[in-house]
Amino acid sequence: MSRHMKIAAAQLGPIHLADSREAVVKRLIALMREAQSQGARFIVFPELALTTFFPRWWMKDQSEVDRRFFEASMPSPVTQPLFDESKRLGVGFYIGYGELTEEAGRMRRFNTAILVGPDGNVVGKYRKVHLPGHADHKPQAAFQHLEKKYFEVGDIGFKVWRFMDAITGMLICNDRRWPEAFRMLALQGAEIVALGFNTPTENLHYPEPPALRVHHHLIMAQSMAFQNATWLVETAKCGVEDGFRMFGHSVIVAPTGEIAAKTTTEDDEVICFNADIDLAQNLKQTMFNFAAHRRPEHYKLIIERIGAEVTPANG
Ligand code: ING
Repeated sequence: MSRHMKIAAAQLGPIHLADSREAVVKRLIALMREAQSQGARFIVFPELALTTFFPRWWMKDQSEVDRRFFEASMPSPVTQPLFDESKRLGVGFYIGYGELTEEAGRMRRFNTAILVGPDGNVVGKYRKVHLPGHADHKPQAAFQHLEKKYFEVGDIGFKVWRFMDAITGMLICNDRRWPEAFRMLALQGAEIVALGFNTPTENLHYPEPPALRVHHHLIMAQSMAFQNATWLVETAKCGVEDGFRMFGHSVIVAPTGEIAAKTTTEDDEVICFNADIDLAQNLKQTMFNFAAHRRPEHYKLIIERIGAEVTPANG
């Protein structure tokens, strides 16, 4: 009898600068109830799910940034009702947020996600490793993408947890563009990967057809799930936030690489799928049997070299 788990992507529509955390928590609770009413036991919320995608704004007052966009604890008084609801409903969830913490006497800020069990307790934490964008102010640009300014590179690395009867790992947004991140989780036995994202529809650097960005998002999700034989839930915060559009297309992808469910709006929306966690067993034992087929002795460059360098074998 194979293990099944009904998993949900709980997509958020826009959160505007003027929206309060209290209002957002009410939306998150409504999405959690909707997902649970459809039978979901594990719910994946987006990246930075409590606030607008603030890295689009250049802000110089760090104390204001900390107050408006970071959480000094999770749960915090304003988010406690969401944790209480998860316990009341007996559902687990992934949620992304701006983490403010004091470690070794200094303030540190991360783009963070946590796994919360059906008892409302935090099981695991991940701090985003691949921070896109820039740290400098680009006043000529239509918008900023200041993740390198507001967050430190995650220092926890890529881990998995035994979570609700499935080996579960976490990633955040830009991580999905780097195959090494997924492989790190798959090498630890990941069966489900949860990933929240906030992806602007417009390209900051050059004109790019919006449909092409969605195409990239969809092929990456399908290839990463397949090449690592894992279930993958990717959940968007999307829609037009204060005039700046981000795309939706939240997806639940099977280890076969097939899209099992996809959202069709850029608003608050729940999609669910009754995942057969053991569906990947054949793949993990044959085509993607890492132990039988991988040859790390030939992969050294992947660890040793950061940027590409032209080093042809014939000089
Ligand atoms: N957002 C985007 C993402 O990786 C981005 C940033 C978009 C980078 C497109 C490069 C190209 O989906 C976040 N938050 O990482």
